[in-house]
Amino acid sequence: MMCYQCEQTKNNTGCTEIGICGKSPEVAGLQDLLIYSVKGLGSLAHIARTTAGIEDAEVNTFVNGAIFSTLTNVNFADDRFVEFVNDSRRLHAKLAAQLAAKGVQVPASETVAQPWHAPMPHPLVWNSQAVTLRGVGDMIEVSEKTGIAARQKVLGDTLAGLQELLMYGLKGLCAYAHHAEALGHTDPKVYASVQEMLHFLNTPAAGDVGNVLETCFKAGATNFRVMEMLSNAHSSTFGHPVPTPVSLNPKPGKAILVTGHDMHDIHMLLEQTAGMGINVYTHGEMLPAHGYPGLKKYPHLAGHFGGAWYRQKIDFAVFPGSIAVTTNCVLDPLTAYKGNIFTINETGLSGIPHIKADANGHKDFTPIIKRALELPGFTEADCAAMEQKKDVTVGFGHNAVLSVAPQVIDAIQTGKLEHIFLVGGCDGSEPQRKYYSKLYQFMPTNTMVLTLGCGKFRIFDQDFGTLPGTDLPRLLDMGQCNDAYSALVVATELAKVFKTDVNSLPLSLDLSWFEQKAVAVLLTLLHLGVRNIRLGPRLPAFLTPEAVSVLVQKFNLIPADVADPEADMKMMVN
Ligand code: FSO
Ligand code: SF4
Repeated sequence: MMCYQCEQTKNNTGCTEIGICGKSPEVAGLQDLLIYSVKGLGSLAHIARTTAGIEDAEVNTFVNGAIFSTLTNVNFADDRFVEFVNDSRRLHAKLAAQLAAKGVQVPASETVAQPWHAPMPHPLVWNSQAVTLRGVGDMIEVSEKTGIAARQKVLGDTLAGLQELLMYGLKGLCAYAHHAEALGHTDPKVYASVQEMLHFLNTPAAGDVGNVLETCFKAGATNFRVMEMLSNAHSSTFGHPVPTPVSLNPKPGKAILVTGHDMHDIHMLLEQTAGMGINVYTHGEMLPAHGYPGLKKYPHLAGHFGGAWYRQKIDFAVFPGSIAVTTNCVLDPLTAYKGNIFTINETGLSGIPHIKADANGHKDFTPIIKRALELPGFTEADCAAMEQKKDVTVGFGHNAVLSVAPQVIDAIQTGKLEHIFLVGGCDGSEPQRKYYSKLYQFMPTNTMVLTLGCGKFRIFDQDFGTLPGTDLPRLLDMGQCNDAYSALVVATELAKVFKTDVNSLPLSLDLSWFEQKAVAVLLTLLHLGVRNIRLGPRLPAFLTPEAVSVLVQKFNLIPADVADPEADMKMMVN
C-alpha cells in the first residue's frame, strides 16, 4: 500500500505497510480501486450529461458517497468497499445502457488510457469489462495497479501529488455535498462540476501542472458553493445557530453518544429517543449541534462528552451508553466498547453493526437505542465523581456574528480590537499540535479568536473573557470545519464595511489540517485569493517543495512555525 492523503502519514512521506490510522493494506487497495472506478463512472456521467443530456440521480449520489467513503477515518470495512466497487461497475453499465438507448457512443478518443493509467486500461474501459470480481481477493489483485505509487513512477512526484491535491479536494467537497444532500439540498451544477473534474483526471490535460493547479482552484470554487449549500441546509432545517451554553457534565440516566458531523442523523436520533428517558450527548465535531434551535429544543440533548476525534478510544471506553458514528473521524474500536458502537452512512468498521437508510432516507436507530437501554448509563455516583466542568458556548455562526457586527466594527475603529484570528481546522494527536494550544497564550487581550472544526478542542473550555471595554466575547466558535463558510461570510462583510479586501483586514488565518475536507477548504480559500494563510502542523506530504513554492509565490502560504508559536503570533499581529 501507499497512502499519503492525510497529515499524520508515516514520516510525512506515506503509509506503506499499514496506515497510522489503522487502515489495512487490503482496505487501502480497495479504496484505490474504488477511486479508479469512480473516475471512470464520473467520466461517463460527464460524457452522458454533455453529449446526451442524461442526468442520473442514483449515479450523482453514488459518486459523492463513494468518494466520501475513502476519506481518512471514515471506513475500514473491506466488505463495504467490495460493495462500493461492484455498485460503481453496476451503475456504469446502467448509464452506458442509457447512452446506448439514445444512440450515443462514447468517442473512442475518450477511452484511450493515459500514461498514468498504466498498466490498467482507461477506467471507462475497465468499468465495462466483463471481469469477474468475486470479492476482496480478486479486487486487491487489480488494485495494486491503481495506487499512487504507480502514478508517481509515470508522472513524477510533483505532478502526481498535484493530481492527488485535486482528488483530495474532491473528496472533501463530496463529503460536504453528501451532508447537504441528506438534508435535501442539492445543486445540479455541483454534481456536474465533480464529474467534470473526475473526467479531467482521465484526459491528457491532466498531464500538465498548470492545468491541474487551475482545476484545483475550480474545485475550491465548487467547494465554496457546496459549503454555502450545506450552511443553508443546516440553517433552513434547524434555524441559524444561536450562542448557546453547553454542559460538559453528564447527567444521571441512560445515554447515547453521537460523533461525526451529520446533523440530520442526530435530529433523527433525537426524534426517535424523545420521551424515552435517554440522554443524547455530542462528541467531537457534533458539538455545534447544540447551537441550532431545531436541535437544542430537544430537552434530552443533554450536553457534550469528550474531546476531539483522536481521544475517542479514551472517551468511548468510559462512556456508559451506546455510540453512534455518523461520519469521520472513527478509529478501530477497543474491546471495551466494541459492543456499544454502531456505524451509519459512509462510515464502516469491520465486524461492527451498520445502520442503513431505507429507500426514503429514514434510518431506524432501534439497535442503538436498545443497546443504550441495556447499558447502565450514568449513575448519580458517576456524575458526582466526575470533575465538574464549566459550560462552553457554541453557536457563533455568521448570522450570530453579523448581528454584533456594529460593535465589532466600532471596536476595530476605536482601537479596542486590534486583531482577529481564525484558528480553524482539525485536531490530531501529534505532539507538534501543541503549537495550537500554546498560540493562544501569546494572544494580546485586545484580540478576538474565531474557531471552527475539531481544532477548537485545544481551547474550547478555556475562559477568554470579553474584549476589554466591550461586552463582546473574545472566543467565538463558528461551528464545524464546513462552517469555514461562515468565517468567509463574516470576513467578506467586514471587508465591505472597511472598503477593502479580506487580505487587508486585521485578520490572520492559522489553519491546522488533518484530512481531505481541510484540503477542500484550503482550495476554497486559495480560489478566493486569500493570502498569508499559515498552514500546519506540517505541510502535506503529497506536495513536493516544487509544488509548495508555487503556492508560496502565488499566495504567500506560510508553514506554521510549530516550534515557536510566540514568534508566529508576533508576526501575525504586526
Ligand atoms: Fe475533524 Fe475528523 Fe471536521 Fe475532519 S473530526 S478531522 S477536517 O474529519 O472534519 O474537523
Ligand atoms: Fe496513512 Fe492517513 Fe492514509 Fe491512513 S489516511 S493510511 S494515516 S496517510
